Amino acid sequence: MNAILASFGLTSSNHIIESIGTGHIHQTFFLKGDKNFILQRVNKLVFTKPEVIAQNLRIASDYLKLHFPEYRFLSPIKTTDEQEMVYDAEGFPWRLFPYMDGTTTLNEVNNEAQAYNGAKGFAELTKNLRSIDTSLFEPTIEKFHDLNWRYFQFQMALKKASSEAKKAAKEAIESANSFAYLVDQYNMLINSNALQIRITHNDTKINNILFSSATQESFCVIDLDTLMPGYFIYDLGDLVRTVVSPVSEEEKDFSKITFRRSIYNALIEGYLSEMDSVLSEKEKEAIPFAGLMMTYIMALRFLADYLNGNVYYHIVYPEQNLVRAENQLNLLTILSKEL
Ligand code: GN1
Ligand code: MG
Repeated sequence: MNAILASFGLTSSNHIIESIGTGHIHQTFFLKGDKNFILQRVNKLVFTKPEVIAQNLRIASDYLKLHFPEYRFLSPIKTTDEQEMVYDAEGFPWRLFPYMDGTTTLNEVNNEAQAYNGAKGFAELTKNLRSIDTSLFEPTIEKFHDLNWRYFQFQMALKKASSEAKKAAKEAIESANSFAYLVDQYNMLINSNALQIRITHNDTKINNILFSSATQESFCVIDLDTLMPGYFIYDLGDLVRTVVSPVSEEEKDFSKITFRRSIYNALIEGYLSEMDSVLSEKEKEAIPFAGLMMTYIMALRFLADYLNGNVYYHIVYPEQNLVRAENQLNLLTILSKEL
């Protein structure tokens, strides 16, 4: 840690280092001192090409600085030798971010204003990047939100899973299979060319945006590792998945999962407050599908990881990925009736 901090011109004696446990992929630390920072060890097993993250961010940042100089875009702080990341002895890249004082994050949404402001914040990013050449960006993870691919991976996980894991996940597997029609709907939608390729955030869960403590409005989006070409339904859908229910994907008491219509409406309104003039009529027709598709993809990914022996997402108890999958399947069942 000392060597990593030194690369950024910092010393550990000047900071209290606290681990932040909410992310499922990287290791994240809060550095508390005269000036606060966020330090992160990038998961190189998930992001096998970390330099692509840095490259995408540089392209976006340069474009935004030129065309939207007022827009707040969180770029990493460079090392003392002008590098975006520094590699540790095991080959893991580390990067440093400024800590934004006067901001807060939410794990669960409590009111319409939060839903509206959160969706508006993510929409603003895609809106500002609407005219950028998307071919300049490379995927940081291939086929990340390709529902076909994720369904295929789930099938593969099922084939290889232990009979014990399959038994524990029996109901979840049945439920996941019952929603396979969404894969066909996804294929039809993509093949119809109704959706334009845009630069999307691809991890728009509600705790990936900072809200201003003073105004409650969105301050800036964070966790930009998956900023890459995608469809707007990926971002809108991940918002629906994490905003409409009063409880998060970690909730074990599934009776607490509900669909809050007024929150959903506020979310769509907030998203369209930026994206209304950007989206085509055909794209707007796909709005209800967004929440279904993204909730399903998360259920499949969590379930596949459980069946694979929990090799991808960070867990703190053995059944956690199964709980997450069941949670998302419960939400999906509700969404499929409401949307
Ligand atoms: C992961 O690392 P984190 O928590 O921001 C995952 C997202 C999932 C999310 C589910 C690279 O995001 O795709 O939506 O967990 N990121 C990656 O909570 O797989
Ligand atoms: Mg992330």
